[in-house]
Amino acid sequence: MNNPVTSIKLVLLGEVAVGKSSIVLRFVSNDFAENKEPTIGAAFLTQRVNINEHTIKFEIWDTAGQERFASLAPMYYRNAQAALVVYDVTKPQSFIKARHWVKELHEQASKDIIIALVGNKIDMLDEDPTERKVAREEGEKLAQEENLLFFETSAKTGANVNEVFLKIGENVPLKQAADGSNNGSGLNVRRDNGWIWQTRLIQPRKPLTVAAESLVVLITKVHISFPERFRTEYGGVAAWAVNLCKTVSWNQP
Ligand SMILES: Nc1nc2c(ncn2[C@@H]2O[C@H](COP(=O)(O)OP(=O)(O)O)[C@@H](O)[C@H]2O)c(=O)[nH]1
Ligand SMILES: [Mg+2]
Repeated sequence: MNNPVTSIKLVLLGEVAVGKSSIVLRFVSNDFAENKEPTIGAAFLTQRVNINEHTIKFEIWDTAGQERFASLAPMYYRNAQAALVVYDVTKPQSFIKARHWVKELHEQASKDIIIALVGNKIDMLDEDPTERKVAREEGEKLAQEENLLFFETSAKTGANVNEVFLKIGENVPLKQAADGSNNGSGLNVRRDNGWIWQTRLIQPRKPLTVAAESLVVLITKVHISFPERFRTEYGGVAAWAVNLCKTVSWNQP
């Protein structure tokens, strides 16, 4: 059986030498190069992963961090559905730069864009914990304030790298599935900054509507902060709601 395929255009942004290209290399080839040649302009790579019987094809634009290329960035993030904003946990300046990228994305990119904030090079802390110059809490705080996914990674050891992409894959709506197997019906859970999750209709049965509507009422009326990927199963349908969702809509099948 062929899985439905969803393409996700993803862009990497961040100061030069934080490890953007290395994160991509780890994700795409499970490899690492100690002295990587800097990226000139931008590089394009693709990688497929399977998530819940769905194939996600990541179309990755890896940009160069040098200032002289920064003016080209809008070309890459303009139609992106996802962005990784990367900093180096040993370089405070790179965290400041990451803040700027987040701000720019919120102002200029698609409002549905899913942004992951990524603090890279955590392997350097294993050798010497005093190397850490950006506290994990600082990253978490920014992520919380700006509605970002947050990870600390090492492209060198591979720690958490796949997780970043899997999480993005899980969070991008599946509505643009290429083969039409997802027709846009289902439960949409939305945050202020855009679509976070859309359930896939597994079996259109009556109880589905009931379950979904109760969930909608619960979320919109009560404004509960749900545990991440809070999950209910009812009538053969799985619905996921995401932490602190604000608006929920229901597309009738
Ligand atoms: N220790 C360590 N070094 C890394 C890591 N990621 C990248 N590097 C190194 O940092 C330098 C810059 O990496 P690169 O991927 O070119 O950064 P980019 O300019 O953001 O694309 C290279 O020498 C990499 O080998 C990491 O997770 N840990
Ligand atoms: Mg690079």
